[in-house]
Amino acid sequence: MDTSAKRNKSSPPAPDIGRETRLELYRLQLELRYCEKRAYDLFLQNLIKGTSHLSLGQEAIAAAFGVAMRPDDWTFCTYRGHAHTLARGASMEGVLGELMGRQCGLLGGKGGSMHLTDVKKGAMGSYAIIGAHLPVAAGAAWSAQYRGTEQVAVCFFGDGTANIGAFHEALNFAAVWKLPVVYVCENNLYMEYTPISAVTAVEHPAADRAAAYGLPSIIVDGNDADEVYKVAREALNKARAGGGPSLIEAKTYRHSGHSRADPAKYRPEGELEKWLQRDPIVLYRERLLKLGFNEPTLIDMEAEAMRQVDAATATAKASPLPSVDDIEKNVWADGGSAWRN
Ligand SMILES: Cc1ncc(C[n+]2csc(CCOP(=O)(O)OP(=O)(O)O)c2C)c(N)n1
Ligand SMILES: [Mg+2]
Repeated sequence: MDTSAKRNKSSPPAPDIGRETRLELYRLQLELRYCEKRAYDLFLQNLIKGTSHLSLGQEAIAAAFGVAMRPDDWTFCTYRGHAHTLARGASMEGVLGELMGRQCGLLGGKGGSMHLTDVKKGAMGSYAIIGAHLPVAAGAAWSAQYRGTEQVAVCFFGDGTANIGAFHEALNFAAVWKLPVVYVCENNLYMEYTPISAVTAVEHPAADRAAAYGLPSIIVDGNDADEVYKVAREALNKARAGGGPSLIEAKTYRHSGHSRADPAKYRPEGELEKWLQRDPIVLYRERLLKLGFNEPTLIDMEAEAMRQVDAATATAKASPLPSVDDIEKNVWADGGSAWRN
């Protein structure tokens, strides 16, 4: 965390991170990385149609929240949502199958990369309209508050989204009604092909606006899973205890282009290389070794994650495309379209 001085001093101290939790954070980051790399390979093999947005390099944020959240909490994310969906426990074959448009996909192969959803796991959808899900997450949080369930809605969005009206509307209502919602801005420095600094009046697109909603400014190193985990725990505890929303800005970087067709030529020379030095998974492995974790344990974990991705890929490839009969299933509320006539 690079601006601890700016953070809310009154929030409870984060608990120490235990060894089991650290292994869980490493395991989940590996799974997210390997699965996302596989998605890219499948795209190159022309097995994934349509566009897709990878979050290679941003895994620490999804993994840390995935580990910190309660199973009945809710995640709302963007089109860059493969990792966030997996981090809630959605199956790899469900995700890869959906990307490939197969029956075994989370949505039966009809949604694709930008609509990943797994309601049973609390993954409440991937939203392609910038900012659209921020008010929706506030609504979910309001339902939890109304029903007294102590569930928390966590809403992930990009830096560019902080310049959209819905961001301000959602933050205002969340603050006024003290809703149990955690807004997480993944500041990867770019909105599509435009550097965020070129179009934003403040240095930190989310954190510098927190004061406008009476919220503390929270900035965290989004490439450090431990730091994100600590901030996540604090914000989730605060929301569950009735303390209202949090707005967190996690600084990170996407290793690939905005979407699958983008070679990211607009990035200054050397920028990617600089961020690759801060690859969250490499950094985390080094930390675990320094803390005395045994290397063969990590190697086994890496092999197991790869084995799971291979198995999920085989299952998804073997799964058929949706049948013609499936086309109108789950499209109309009553199961049919007769009401329209
Ligand atoms: C309302 C709306 N306007 C424009 C777009 C086109 N668009 C898709 S992604 C994107 C950039 C978003 O950048 P950011 O919020 O930083 O998220 P990132 O892609 O970096 O994760 C834009 C402008 C859109 N999807 N929705
Ligand atoms: Mg961005």
